[in-house]
Amino acid sequence: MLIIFIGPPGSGKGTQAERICTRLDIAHLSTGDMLRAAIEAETELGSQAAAYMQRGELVPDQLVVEMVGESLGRANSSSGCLLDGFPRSLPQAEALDGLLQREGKQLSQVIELDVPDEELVQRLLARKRPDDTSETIQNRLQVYQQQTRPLLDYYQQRGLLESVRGSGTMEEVEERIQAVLPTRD
Ligand code: B4P
Repeated sequence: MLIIFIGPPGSGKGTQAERICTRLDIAHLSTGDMLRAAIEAETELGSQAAAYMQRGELVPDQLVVEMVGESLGRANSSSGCLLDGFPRSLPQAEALDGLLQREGKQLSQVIELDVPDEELVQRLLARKRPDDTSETIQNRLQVYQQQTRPLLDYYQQRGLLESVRGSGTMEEVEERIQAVLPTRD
């Protein structure tokens, strides 16, 4: 099983991914977490990614695709994998298609978490992460509209997209996701 979560910043991708991965016993691959770990560990990738994240921009596709390519083979060899926050641009989605084709794997489903902007801003300001300042949040919302939202059409055309309302309690959102998940092969 290979699932993608797409949604604007603060839509609950990370929050729900943890719950769903525990429930389904599949691997959780979060590019945001991986990039933050690289910054923390002061690696070359971390030093390249930090400034982009601080500004609320996407980290360059080439860096992210390389990072995911290395992890996906390992994670995907178990019972399945949930990609949380990847792909985030059309070039990333095309690169993922190439990676999967090479491994003879297919996407099971793409789940969009849909939350109104006002609520996103409130959630992110409450979280107080270094990239959660008012200015950065506005930039991240804009980047989502321009670079990530087009992916919804990309996957809709392939019949893979399910949209889930991401407002309400974490339990309510989890139940909505549960209701649209594919049954295991
Ligand atoms: P991410 O780490 O993916 O973070 P996010 O989009 O801000 O958050 P997410 O949607 O996971 O929200 P969460 O569950 O935490 O990305 C951070 C940055 O990394 C990006 O801006 C970019 O620079 C870089 N990056 C990552 N992937 C990349 C890629 N593929 N390409 C290029 N760059 C990339 O929830 C947010 C808050 O809401 C939490 O405090 C949570 O407790 C709360 N919350 C969640 N659900 C709630 C609910 N139902 N009700 C109330 N609050 C809720």
